[in-house]
Amino acid sequence: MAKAKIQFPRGFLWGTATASHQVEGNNKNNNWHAWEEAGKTADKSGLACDWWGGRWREDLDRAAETGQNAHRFSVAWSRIQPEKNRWDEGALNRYRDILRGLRERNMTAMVTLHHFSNPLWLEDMGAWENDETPQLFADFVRKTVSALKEYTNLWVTINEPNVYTYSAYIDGVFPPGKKDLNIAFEVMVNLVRGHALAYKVIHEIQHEARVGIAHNYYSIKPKNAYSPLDKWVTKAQSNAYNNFFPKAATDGVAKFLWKKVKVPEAENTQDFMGVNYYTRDQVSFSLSMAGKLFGKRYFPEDADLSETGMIANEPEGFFEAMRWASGFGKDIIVTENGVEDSTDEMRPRYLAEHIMQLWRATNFGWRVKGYFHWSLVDNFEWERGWTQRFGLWELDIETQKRKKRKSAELYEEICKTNSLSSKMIEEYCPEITEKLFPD
Ligand code: IFM
Repeated sequence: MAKAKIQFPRGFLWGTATASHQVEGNNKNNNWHAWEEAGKTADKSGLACDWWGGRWREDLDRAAETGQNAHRFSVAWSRIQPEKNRWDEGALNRYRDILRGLRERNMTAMVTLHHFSNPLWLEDMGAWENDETPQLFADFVRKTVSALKEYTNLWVTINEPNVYTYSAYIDGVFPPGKKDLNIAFEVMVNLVRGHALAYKVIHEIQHEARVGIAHNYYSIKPKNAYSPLDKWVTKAQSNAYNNFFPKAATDGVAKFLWKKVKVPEAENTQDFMGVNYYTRDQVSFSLSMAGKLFGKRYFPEDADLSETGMIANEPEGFFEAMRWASGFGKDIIVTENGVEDSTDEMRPRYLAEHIMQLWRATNFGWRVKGYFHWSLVDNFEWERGWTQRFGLWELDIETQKRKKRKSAELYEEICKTNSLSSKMIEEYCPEITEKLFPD
């Protein structure tokens, strides 16, 4: 086998991503705690990774020692504003500590301001269904960014607004568990408004800020490439799912299926495109799937599927995601990518194959500036609880002990050398040597 090495541009950001409710633990003041208590999740978050108890220190040590130069985490609105008329300075101080901790470890911080969870008081007033919420979000952003601006200028306003809306208002698996396309549209428009207001507030406070949205990109292909209906439903679904938010934040028009609203304040409100990519699937037209926008989903035949069958290892879809993102003419940051795999049998090859596509993308001249792997340590996976393990480190939730997985070692080599080599592939995932570095 030929010895080879692919090299990334100097200054490339290598990190992992986490989110407050998934790692902090013990937050009883948000909608997810209530959802867990109502028995709507596979199990409960409990202490999670105990970051609120201080274990962020040891985890960030792990990240820094293994060559990561950046970390993306989120702040919990419910902790910073526990009641509509009360701010918690103590909570802001804790987030300042984390940011200081990142700086001490020479790591760039990216802060997400909304990652799926809402304060209970906000949920009680209808959360993003309520037209007051965009302004309330902007107030929260003003308070938070003013308090944290000394330590970062890289902000994600909202994580995966499409996943949030689909899961909470179409599939009904996130709180409040509704299944209503009209409400979903109202929520989507309010998320766009909230993002636009937040974008302006952040730039008012910090001129040098870089602000974006973490978009979940789902690669979708027609099941039957010759079927006009399959092709039509693929295009309609991809437009509704992938394009709604980035287009609204580009041209100020929120267009979802047959609905369209102008949100002029959202025009040109992204400094970079955040891309979260996990998988690709195929879709066929089905009248019986009206509630799912007439599409029936399949993974490609012979797909390399993850442990619980949620993710197919389809690295070409990642390349497609970056090509799509480059079409918006902004810098690109991969804000999430990863796979659930408690045995770590699949993750090394998933990681290596996706890193190869990342490198291809940089060589196409697309402005890809960094990559955040999801995730650092196993964490609470929303409605699926602890059944899905995304961590480079394994977590024992009873003892809080962490164990380094083989893929953490592979990622360490990638981060430390800013490259991927045939030697690494031979060591960590020899089964794809020929595929990645053919003779
Ligand atoms: O854990 C989630 C994260 O909160 C948002 N993006 C997808 C991840 C894996 O499902």
